[in-house]
Amino acid sequence: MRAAINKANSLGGFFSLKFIKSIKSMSSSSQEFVSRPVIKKVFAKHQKEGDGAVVRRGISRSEQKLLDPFLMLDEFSVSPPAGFPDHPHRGFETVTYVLEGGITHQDFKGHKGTIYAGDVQWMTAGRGIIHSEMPEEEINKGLQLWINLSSNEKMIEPNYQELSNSDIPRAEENGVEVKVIAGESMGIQSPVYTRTPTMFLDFTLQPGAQIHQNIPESWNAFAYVLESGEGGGVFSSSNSSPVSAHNVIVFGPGNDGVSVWNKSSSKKLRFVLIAGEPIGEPVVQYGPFVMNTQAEIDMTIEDYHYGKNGFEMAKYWRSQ
Ligand code: FJE
Ligand code: FE
Repeated sequence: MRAAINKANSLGGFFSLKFIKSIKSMSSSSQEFVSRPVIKKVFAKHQKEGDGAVVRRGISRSEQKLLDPFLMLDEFSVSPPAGFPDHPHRGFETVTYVLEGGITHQDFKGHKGTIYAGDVQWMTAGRGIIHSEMPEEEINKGLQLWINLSSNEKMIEPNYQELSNSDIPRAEENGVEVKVIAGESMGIQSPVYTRTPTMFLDFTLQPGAQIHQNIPESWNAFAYVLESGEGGGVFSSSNSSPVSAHNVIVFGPGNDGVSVWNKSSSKKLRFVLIAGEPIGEPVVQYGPFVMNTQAEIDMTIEDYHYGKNGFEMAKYWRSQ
């Protein structure tokens, strides 16, 4: 694009001034990058979940086709005694990112731990996990993302990848800070292994800052706004309407990345940018079980009920 403008300028009077200006404004507004368009915006509404907990659900069934491999995104804010007591999962991964306070996790295999602000737990439920996720402090906030597994990985052994805040690589440049939870950005790479190829970036933009983030072609992508000042979060096109906190922005497909501007004059803009390679298989979900067919869901309910095929400990285990 730069080269094209220089060429146009050198042609002098051949182009009308107006035409050159229009090329220039196109290019300077997006800094020579083309962004994927915004195709949907979803305000994450409050919903009851677990035991007395309230979550804002940004991604649910209605977005699953557009956002394959992502199944759910909840922004949670829980205070004791509310929480997410003993419940099962099968067929996907859960990524819990704590923003404030702490969440204590206990599972039926003896895995136990607390993650605090800035920490991430990347849990592969695979063939089966039963666990509790309970708040540790007075105020406990964060995000939980559910990522589907392909049919040949749905029944793998459960696995955890836990990263403390200090293990998560970050970069800072020109008023932009990024924490790379999964994938790669600004030349740095996360140590997380993603079975379903996934990018999970936490961006903070100072007033006036902007970014362009590349996203692999064919991957689906969305952003979720955590914090924004008045008029702050502008996505895809520099003249589009600003998006406020608690909104999911779904980007269209293509081989372009996404451009974001913080147009607030005083407040920072914080959002997560999440993208993943679509799996392209049928999704049949029954609460916390996600399989490919109804027959597999029926089998899962039976396995859970009778304690089979990965749910052996279901009969004996209770969280403390
Ligand atoms: C769930 C029962 C549950 N959103 N966000 C049934 F308890 C849950 C569940 C959660 C959850 C947990 C955390 Cl820490 C954060 C959440 C739902 O654990 F998803 C279903 N279906
Ligand atoms: Fe859970």
